[in-house]
Amino acid sequence: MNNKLTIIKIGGSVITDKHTPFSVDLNAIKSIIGEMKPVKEEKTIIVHGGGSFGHPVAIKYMLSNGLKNREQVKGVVETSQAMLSLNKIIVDMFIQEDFPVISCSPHNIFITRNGRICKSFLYPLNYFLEMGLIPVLFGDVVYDTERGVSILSGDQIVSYLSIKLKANRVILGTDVDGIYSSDPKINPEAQLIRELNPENYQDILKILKSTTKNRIDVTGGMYGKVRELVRVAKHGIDIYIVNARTPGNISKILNSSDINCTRFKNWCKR
Ligand code: IP8
Repeated sequence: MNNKLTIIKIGGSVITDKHTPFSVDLNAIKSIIGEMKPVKEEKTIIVHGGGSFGHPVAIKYMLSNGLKNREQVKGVVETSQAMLSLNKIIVDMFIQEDFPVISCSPHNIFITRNGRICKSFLYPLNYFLEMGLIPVLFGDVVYDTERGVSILSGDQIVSYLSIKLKANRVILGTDVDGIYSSDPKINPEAQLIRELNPENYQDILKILKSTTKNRIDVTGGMYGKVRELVRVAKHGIDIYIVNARTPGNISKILNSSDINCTRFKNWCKR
């Protein structure tokens, strides 16, 4: 096994139908798992998003600003259970294909302060990786020192772990080809930005901020992703935002082939 770490995030918009609560896209998951065979024996961490499982419950109980009343405790229970059940479906499907995966619950690993990870307990995760296991984490509801709880996005987990564990590359699978000049689901003229670099980053962030009016997603949509990933890029880690719904994309990017996607390029090297 080579020692280079790959972190792959599978977005909630890929594995669930975000518009129908608790709907899982089994075909999409199956085909992504099929394409991930190259990493079966590689050092890999998988993180998945909340999609139509975690987000609607977190919104219903208004958990993104923390715990303000007793009723929200029920929301913590339901959000956590929603994410655990989505995670179980995914982990079971990986096991069916003989991947050595192990589910790791973020609420047992991370503590946040005002929504940002401030403490983590990574010993088990590190040992699992050394043993050749593939940890599978997910966006989750976690203990927050100031707010009681916070919704920790899979994107923040990816950015934290890739810096802490010195990942070699990060792949973010979404339901669009990458970052666009405007929302591609609304504007057919939207242009794919193939390269995000220190020169164009500020302008693109402004565009994303004005176009990310995503009420389904409590953790910030593409704007949130880019903000997280720039932290990673500054450590010289290769990052790709790819359309994981396009057949062949995940396997091609894992084999370092060129595809239509956004790559973070020319940030400082380690
Ligand atoms: O979909 C959010 O994770 P994300 C998880 O990666 C919850 O932002 C619980 C809504």
